[in-house]
Amino acid sequence: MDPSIQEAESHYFTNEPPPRDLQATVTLAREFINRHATEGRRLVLVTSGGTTVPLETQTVRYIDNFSAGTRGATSAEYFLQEGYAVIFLHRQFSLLPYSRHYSHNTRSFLDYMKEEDGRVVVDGQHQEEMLRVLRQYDEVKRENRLLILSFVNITEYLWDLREVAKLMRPLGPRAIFYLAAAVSDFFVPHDRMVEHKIQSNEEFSGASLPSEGTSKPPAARTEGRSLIIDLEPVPKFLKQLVDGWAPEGMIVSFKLETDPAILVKKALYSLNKYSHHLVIGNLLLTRKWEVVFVSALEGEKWIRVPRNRRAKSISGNESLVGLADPDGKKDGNRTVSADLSIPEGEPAVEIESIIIPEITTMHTKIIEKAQTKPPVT
Ligand code: 9Z3
Repeated sequence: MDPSIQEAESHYFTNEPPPRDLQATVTLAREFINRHATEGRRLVLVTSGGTTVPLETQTVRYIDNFSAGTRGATSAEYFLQEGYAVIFLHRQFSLLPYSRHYSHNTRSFLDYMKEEDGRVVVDGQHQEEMLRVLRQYDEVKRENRLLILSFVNITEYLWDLREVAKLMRPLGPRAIFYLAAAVSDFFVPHDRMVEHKIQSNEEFSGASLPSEGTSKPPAARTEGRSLIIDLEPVPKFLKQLVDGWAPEGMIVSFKLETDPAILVKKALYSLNKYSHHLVIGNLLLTRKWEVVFVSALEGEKWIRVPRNRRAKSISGNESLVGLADPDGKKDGNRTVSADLSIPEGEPAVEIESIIIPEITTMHTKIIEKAQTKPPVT
């Protein structure tokens, strides 16, 4: 591996303290991975949700992003449906597989219940749907195929990712890394972070010093009544993941953009830079309706679900009605550019129900290819 990348890694992990619960995370992950490795099962690490960037060591304020963890939680369910074991590394309190159907919306979970003969039961309207979700959930629980881990900030995320990836190495090509978390590109290094709450009142603002009294200037300070924040770039970890932490696993990264004109270019750039298996490009406003797969194996391939139809059921096995083809340039589920209109509501079909089977097919090919090669020593 490039020594400058290794240096950046070593510098980052030397300077940024590990999460308090790292040991517990490692213990849980090790037991889970070993069990499924012994059983010869395929295993996917799904990352999900946003990463915060704390401004103070005793964090009152932080920078965050929009991600609710829908992509990750939904994808995890479809991987489980395909028989995979799933480590779900998610932002605390973001959406979870299965319970996502009943949380984070304007309805309280109590609205799904009613009282009957002094007992609480699910009301008639939701019986069928909840039974289907419950059966899937029970099966996964019985087979112990879902491990839920959580992070809050960017540093916790990177520490957890590194440690879990290393534990997954013995799985070789049977492992997938599905990196759907919205990872911050910028952060406040520990040695430039102020210990205490940043003060807005000038009379008290002198108290804002970096935690360990280093000579480095604090990354956040007040000037007059304004708050000035000077963030540093988060080192790019995909290279280490691909070359060092998980050299044999299938790696799927996501590229999020808002400008359709650069999405494919950025996805290709990432694929060329990191030489991993697949980049899935998506635009903020259309991410539930279309994504673009960019891979060395299959080039550029758009996946779309029909627009302007409300989902009938959030959890059922609805079949795909048809794929959108706004420009008449369709070839199966391939089209050649982003659809620029902005869809409304929720799609009729969860796009992850198409994404995941596509990935598992690619994964099978990767495993088969690896079996014909001598093992990496
Ligand atoms: C994505 O692009 C995800 O699909 C979304 C999902 C975050 C858009 P929601 O949680 O949204 O369903 O609301 N994730 C990856 C974005 C990212 O941070 N990529 C980095 C990069 O492109 C790291 S691989 O550099």
